[in-house]
Order: sequence, then structure tokens, then C-alpha cells
Amino acid sequence: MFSFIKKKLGLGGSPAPADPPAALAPETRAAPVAAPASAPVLAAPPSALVTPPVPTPVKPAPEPVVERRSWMDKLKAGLRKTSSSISQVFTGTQIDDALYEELEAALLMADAGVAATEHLLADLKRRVKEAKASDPAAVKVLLIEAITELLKPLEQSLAVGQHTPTVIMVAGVNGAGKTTTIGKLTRHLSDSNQRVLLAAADTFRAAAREQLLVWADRNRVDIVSQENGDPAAVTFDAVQAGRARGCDVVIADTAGRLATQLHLMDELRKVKRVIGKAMDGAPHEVLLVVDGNTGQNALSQVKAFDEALGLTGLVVTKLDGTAKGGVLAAIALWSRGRPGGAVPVYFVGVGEKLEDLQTFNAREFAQALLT
Ligand SMILES: Nc1nc2c(ncn2[C@@H]2O[C@H](COP(=O)(O)OP(=O)(O)OP(=O)(O)O)[C@@H](O)[C@H]2O)c(=O)[nH]1
Ligand SMILES: [Mg+2]
Repeated sequence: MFSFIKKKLGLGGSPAPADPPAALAPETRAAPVAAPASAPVLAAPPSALVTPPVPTPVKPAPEPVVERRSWMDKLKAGLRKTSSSISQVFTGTQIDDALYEELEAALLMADAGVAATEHLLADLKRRVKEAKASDPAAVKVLLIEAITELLKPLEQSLAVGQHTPTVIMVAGVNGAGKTTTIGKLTRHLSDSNQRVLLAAADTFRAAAREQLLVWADRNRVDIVSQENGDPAAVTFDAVQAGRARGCDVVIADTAGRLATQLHLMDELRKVKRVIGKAMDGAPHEVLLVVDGNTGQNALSQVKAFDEALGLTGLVVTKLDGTAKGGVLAAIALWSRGRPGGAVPVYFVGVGEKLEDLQTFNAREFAQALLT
């Protein structure tokens, strides 16, 4: 799916098989730090593992169109409730106060929050005046423009290749979709001949380790995992192993936690600090995975995790369920006032399958919200 990388690198390696390969030897699955670099568990031959000279955006090519369209269909289906209630606003014949009031209510219902709703309404009124729009259908088109412009700064690509390895730390509340997202991302990176190493830094539950092991096996990548280990120690080992083996990307999966669980947030900070000790300048990406169903709570999570860790990107999952989608507008507005600039939404998830993780596109999202 992320064939863009293949094109950019000109590597075109064959993708990993859909089914998990036969069980790998335990020593390759739970690779110790000191494992020799000569024992890669990868589909692609080492000779193909070229570090790109420039950062490589992890971005799908516009092709294949059918796949992207089916993803859009899922996104639209997920956001149908929101889109039908907003569309309802534009079925009348007049642009009047009642229309704007109805729109305000629909945006609030869609989880956009008060600030983003006010911002969008003011921006829309300005656009309507400028365009001298005279019928509600034209206002709807202008609203798509306003939402697209608001969301646009969130549309950025995750780049790998500038560092070897690029170290990515993944955090989020329980059940947000961290491990699933890492699995999908790993598969896309592997398919693009990027050598990935996973760190099972969710050491609380054996099941969590097992879950990541399954993804590692399926994708045939190395994993550093320790029974009852300390999350920071596991991550440290993984980054060191990633450096020793010349991996392109190291991804650390962490245990779910609420931002209000202060000791667990401290632990997360420690994981981040320790990654920096294992490699100067790392982690290069600190991603927060947010469940799109959590509404305005998603914005609270983004703020809290950003304060604790300094986020570099977001993944919004489960937009195929009961998610209303408007919270992205709230995140975008908050991002505008953030000293470090917008926190990009690198990926959006609309299901549990591999192809259900896609890059975020502001215009597509705005269209899905309204049509
Ligand atoms: N419908 C839907 N389900 C998803 C999506 N992403 C993840 N899931 C499901 O959400 C559930 C939780 O996903 P995990 O990846 O285990 O979440 P996690 O954040 O790692 O959870 P903890 O490690 O327990 O904190 C799983 O059943 C996933 O299959 C998505 O985009 N859409
Ligand atoms: Mg998990």
C-alpha cells in the first residue's frame, strides 16, 4: 500500500506473504541485544536494505485507486451519522440565521467542540459573503473548503530514513489501537524494504507481548521482548540492537495508560529519556494513538500526552465505528496555538485489516464529514 517508498527508493522488493510464516526459532523472535547482525529475520535480502539519502515519507502512492476508494467508503460509512446530520442543514432554500444555528448544533454534535465550531462558523460566514453565495448547497461546498483549510496543517507524512534507525515511540490510552497500528505500519515498512525492529515495551501483560510477537512473526521482523522486564530497559535494548543491526526503524509499543495515572506517565517519560540515552536525538517520533470514538476526550488526551512527552504525531483509529470525526477540527484548532506547531495526523484507521490504515488527507476527510 505504501508503494510510494518503493518508487522513491527504486527497490521494488516482493511483499511479505499474507499468512504468517512457519514459527520462527525462539531466539530470532525474542532477539537478545547481543544477537549478531548476521541473523536478520527479514523477507528482503540485506543487500536491498539501503538507507535512503533523504527522509522517506511513509505515504501511500495515489495508486491503487480501488484500494483508496474502498478505504474512503469505510471512512464515509463510519462518519455517516455526522455527515447526514450536517447535510440536513443544507436542504433548505435560504441562507439565514436558522441555517447557521442548525449548523452550530450539528458541529457540536459531531464533537468539534465549542472553539472549533465557532471558528468554522465565522470562517464560513466570511466565505459566504466573499463568494456572494445565494443557496445552501453552495454554503455546503464552502464549508468543505473551510474544514479542509483548518485540517490541512495536520496532513503531513511520517518520514523515515533520516536516521538509522528512526526510532518511533508509540503511546496512548488502553485499547486505543497502538499494537494493531504498529503491526500494520510494520507491514507497510517491511513491504517497502525497510528493516524494522519492534520493542515490546508493554511489559505489564503477557498477552500484550504475545500480540506483538504475532505481528512480528507475521511481518517477519525482529522483536526485543522480555518477560516481566522493565519497559525502559526493553526499549533501551531494542534501540541498541537496532543500531547494531543497522535497522531502518525501531518501533516501541508501550502499555496503555490514562494521562491521569501519574506514575505511569512518569514511566513513559522514563522510556523516552532512556531511548535518548541509547541513541542521541532519539526518539525521532513520539506518536499518540487516539481512538476516534472518544470524542472531545481525544483532545484532552492529545493535550495531556503532549505535555508529558512532546508529541510529534497522531494516529486516529476506529473511525469506522461510532466516531463522529469532528474532534479532528478541535485538534487542528488547538494545534494552531501550539508553540511547537501542529501535531500531524500521520495515519487514520478505519478497521482492523492491514489496508484499513491510511494516511490522513484533509480534503478527503472534510468530504467524508459532509457527504
Ligand atoms: N474497528 C476498528 N478496530 C480497531 C482499529 N484499530 C484497532 N482496532 C481494534 O481495537 C482493539 C484494541 O487494539 P490494540 O491494538 O490491542 O490496542 P492497544 O492500544 O494496543 O491496547 P492496550 O495495549 O491494551 O492498551 C483490537 O480489537 C483492534 O483490532 C480500527 O481502526 N478500527
Ligand atoms: Mg497494545
